[in-house]
Order: sequence, then C-alpha cells, then structure tokens
Amino acid sequence: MMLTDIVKRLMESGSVGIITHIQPDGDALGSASALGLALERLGKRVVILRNDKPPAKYSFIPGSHLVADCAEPICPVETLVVLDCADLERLGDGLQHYKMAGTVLNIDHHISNTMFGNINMVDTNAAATGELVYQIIKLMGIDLNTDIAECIYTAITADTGCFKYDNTTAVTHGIAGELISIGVESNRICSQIFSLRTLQQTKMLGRAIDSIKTYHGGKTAIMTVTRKMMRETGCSQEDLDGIVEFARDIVGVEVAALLRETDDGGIKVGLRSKEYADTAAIAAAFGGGGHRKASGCTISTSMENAVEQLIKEIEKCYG
Ligand SMILES: [Mn+2]
Repeated sequence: MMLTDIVKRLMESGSVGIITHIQPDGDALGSASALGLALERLGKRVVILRNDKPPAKYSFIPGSHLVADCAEPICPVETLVVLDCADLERLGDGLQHYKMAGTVLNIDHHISNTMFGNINMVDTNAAATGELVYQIIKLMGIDLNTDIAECIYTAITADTGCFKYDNTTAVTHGIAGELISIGVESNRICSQIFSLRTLQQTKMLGRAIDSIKTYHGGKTAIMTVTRKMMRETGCSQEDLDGIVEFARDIVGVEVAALLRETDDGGIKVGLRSKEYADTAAIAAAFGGGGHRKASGCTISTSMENAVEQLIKEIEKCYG
C-alpha cells in the first residue's frame, strides 16, 4: 500500500529532492543516486541534496551531476524523498528542506524510524534502503541501466557487509543476481568498499587492534581511539569505518565497541554484536540508535568514564 502510494506520488511530481542522513554511508549514497538517476530518466527535475562529504571510497558512485550542497538554497521541490534516515536530527542542514517541502516521502529500514514523512515506507526486513529503492524503480516501470544497477548494488553490498550479515535474505540475493546480470562488476565493488585501505588506515587499524581490552570473561571487546592516535596516523573519522569489526570477530566476543575521542571533547561509540545482543538497546541508553547488530551513540564525557558506563550497559545483554 505504502509502496504504491509512494510510486504514485513520485510519478505525479515534476520536481523531486532526495536527501539522506548526515555522514552518509554506501546505502545512503547508492540509494540516493539510484533513485535520482531513475527519476531523471522519467524527465523529472531531480536534485540530490548532500549534507556531508561522502567517504572517498564511494566517489565511484554514478549520478554526481545531480548533487547539490544542501546548505545552499535551491528551488523548492514538490516532493522531498528522505532515504535511509531514521529521524530528523540525522538530516543535519537538510532540515531546512524538510520544512519547506510539499510532500515528504520517508523511505527507510531502521527500526528506530520516527515516521516523520507524509508517507512512510519503513521496512525493517529490508537489508538496505537500496532494496526498497529497487522495488520503487521497478514499480515505476523504469529499465535498470548499468549506472542505476551499480548504485543499488553498492547500497546493498554496503549494508550487508558483502552479503555476510544476517540481514541478507533470499530477496537480497535475488536482486543482486539481477543487477549482476545487467553488468554490475560485483568483485570490483566489494573490494572497493570493503578491502581497499590506505596506508594511514592500515596503521590506524594496527593501533586500534592494539588498544583492544576484553571484559565480561571475553564476551566484550573495547577498542579506543584517541585524538592523539588520529593525529599521529593522519586519519579522519571515515578512515575508522569497519575497524570495530576486527574486535567483534574475535572468537568468544559477542559485543564489540569502538570509542573515539571527538574534537569537541565527547566520545563517539560504534557498536557491533555477533549473535544475540541487541546493540540498538545499548546505544539507546545513551540517546543513540541503529540496528540490532550495528548501532552507535555519543557520550559526552571522558574516554575512561565512557568505557566504564558502556561496560555497565553492555553487561545487561548477558542477563
Ligand atoms: Mn541503510
């Protein structure tokens, strides 16, 4: 029902703005470009509003000609599509466009989505927002070209860890199979997103691994990254993407966390679980959110204090 409402609204709109969350990931970037390129093929005026600079590893994603800085004023759009964004805080500077928009379509797969749209399509069974965008493009009757296929493939690959996480379903593989048959080079995209790292990132990985301490009889692994480590390795926050998984993958670990000192003196926390622990609940205790096995939050305190608070909260998972 929601899906047909969304397709109908998009078909009726002459101009569409597309926006995703701050610090965009592969799902956000791929979904936005896929939908943008598809709507462009229908002759719509399309603008992808970008709030933060994307990680360099995603610069290959097609559709950059549609992108505008969301801090810049744009002509009002009839319909604003918000993709992969759980709540309005995650829109950053994009909030001004949300306030001005005629109709807001909220398309997402986060369990914590606050249903802020005029039409909300929130499907927590979807592995990636890219899967929902795929369905929408199909229903609009648009043929997938290789550019659009590559965008969707990137979105799905990013959010499933290359089809490794348990959000990956038969539907996910079905869509991926079709995209490969259209001409997507799966190996190139998977390596681009998950294997390649710069020398600085590799040095940081070594130091982050070295910082690991375990708690709760080895079920919890904590990585800590200080501002000093960031300075010395020359890394930015995006360079830390995925590092926490090296802690999660340790035999016997159920919950892993990466704590990073931010420039404003707080601690940014990324959480992962292996099998059963609900990291969204842990993050929620600190005002954050996310998915069951991957979530995040910010704690405004010292590193030492943040580790202490977090350990207490994680302990509850082991009841
Ligand atoms: Mn996503």
